[in-house]
Amino acid sequence: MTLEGRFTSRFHDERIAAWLGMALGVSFGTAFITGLISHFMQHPPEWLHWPSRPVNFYRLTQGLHVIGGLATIPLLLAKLWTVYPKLFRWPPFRSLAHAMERGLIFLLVGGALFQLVTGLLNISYWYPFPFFFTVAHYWTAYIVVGALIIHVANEWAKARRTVMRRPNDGLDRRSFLLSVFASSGAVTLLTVGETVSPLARLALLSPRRPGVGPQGLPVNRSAVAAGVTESARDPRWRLHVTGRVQRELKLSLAHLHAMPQHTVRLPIACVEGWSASGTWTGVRLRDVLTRAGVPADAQVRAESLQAGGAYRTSQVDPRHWRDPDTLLALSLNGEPLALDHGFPCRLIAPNRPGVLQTKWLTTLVAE
Ligand SMILES: Nc1nc2c(c(=O)[nH]1)N[C@H]1C(S)=C(S)[C@@H](COP(=O)(O)O)O[C@H]1N2
Ligand SMILES: [Mo]
Repeated sequence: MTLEGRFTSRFHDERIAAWLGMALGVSFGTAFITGLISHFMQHPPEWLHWPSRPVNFYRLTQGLHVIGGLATIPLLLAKLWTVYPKLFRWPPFRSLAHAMERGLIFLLVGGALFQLVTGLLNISYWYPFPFFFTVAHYWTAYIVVGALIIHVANEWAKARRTVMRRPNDGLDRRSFLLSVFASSGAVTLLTVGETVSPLARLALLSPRRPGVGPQGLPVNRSAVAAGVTESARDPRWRLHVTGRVQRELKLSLAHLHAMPQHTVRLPIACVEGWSASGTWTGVRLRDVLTRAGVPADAQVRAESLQAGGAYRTSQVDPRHWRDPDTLLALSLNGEPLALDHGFPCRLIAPNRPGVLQTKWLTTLVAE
């Protein structure tokens, strides 16, 4: 018996593979675009100045990215299952063209699995791999999308024919596809609560949920993990404003409290997929920067007390620091900031990834 002869299920079927392929095209396309948005919001090239509105734009795109990625897992597994007899076809290739086609499939399947597994590990805060997650996930995305485009070009005509023709072989493809889409839907339902608060109680599969954490908000990196428990509580703490300024400022916490206070409702939208809104009160960043005489086109680097770590500083471009909703927050949900949320003072700005909402601020440098 040939190897293929052993794969007997009738669901190894081209029509099912074509439908699943189309669903995967949409979900991978969405993940790719939202992933690029996330990458270029975190690492904007010099010419790119993201707007600070709509306030929840990043929250939406990153929610789509992570939840869409999770919903893709059942689709990809089902697709691999329907086509896997082909993957084991022997001899492995018949001609150079066939060898290239199979090499492409290898890149596509390997790359797609790599993206889903590393993404899943990342949102579980588990880094068992030796490389830096964001870099590997970002570059592999281009490989997958490149291979996907060639694959779609190769298969388009055949898939179209298969989908257009109504087969009458009595195979119940509809139930098979419905159960795959239902598992995808179930994954979405059990995770979407990590960003849509009313569904938080259903978010059984998410590591973080809105509403769970000090002052009703999850914590990504705690003060202990960041090594700032003493420096953040030191009464000699000052916010230092320096760089391209007309006058340097060293503001105490009392000083900041004495300035006009504003309250905004803004989310923390973590790149790891969870997001939650808080009510923040504090001083407008632009009020402090104007007082120091910072030029209107300056980039501002916000630095924390944290000694090391990738997220100890962030860049605030003029569109964000001039926004009236961008605050040096001193309180959250009606209480002074908890140590874990960035006491004595943290940055909170509209339409900005969570990684850039720097906690435990100590210095603002105008550049
Ligand atoms: N100094 C500092 N600020 C930081 C971080 C950090 O590691 N160090 N983590 C960021 C990340 S990844 C997120 S999602 C938000 C989370 O804020 P929260 O813990 O108050 O919810 O803080 C950001 N600010
Ligand atoms: Mo984050």
